[in-house]
Amino acid sequence: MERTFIAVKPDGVQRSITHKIIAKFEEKGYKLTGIKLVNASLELLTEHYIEHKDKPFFPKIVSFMTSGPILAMCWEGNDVVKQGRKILGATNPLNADLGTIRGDYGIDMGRNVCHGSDSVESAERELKIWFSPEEIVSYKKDEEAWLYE
Ligand code: IDP
Repeated sequence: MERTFIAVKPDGVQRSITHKIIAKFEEKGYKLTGIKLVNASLELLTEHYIEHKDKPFFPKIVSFMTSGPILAMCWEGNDVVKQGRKILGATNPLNADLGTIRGDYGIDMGRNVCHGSDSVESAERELKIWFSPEEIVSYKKDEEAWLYE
């Protein structure tokens, strides 16, 4: 089964909409296998956003992402990486379709509520940064028989 790293950023936690993001993934049929609130360190965020390290907006994202707790999650299911990105919507909330998290709850690019891995490889890399192996739980849900052929 595929896994992805989904996070509710500090704006989503402060605005009390973490349950909206969880609900979207649960309602779709995906399985929550890891969840915790994290006050992320500068080191952790630098590793997470390493591909943006030399971009002009890097100091701004890091400062925002350390401004409050982040809800870090691991979700599992078929095609969850690509579908997860669809559920979150375009990076800039002004371009995100209504019905997506960013389209429904965001306005500014730098306050776009959530993060989702952009490939299976990124997901595995990010999950290793945010979770220790024992924090990701393996279990079976009976509803899987009703979700998958
Ligand atoms: P993603 O979160 O949709 O994967 P990335 O391009 O990886 O988008 O960018 C990481 C985060 O950095 C975005 O979610 C957004 O909050 C912020 N960001 C990206 N590009 C810009 C920009 O040009 N100005 C300000 N913030 C940006």
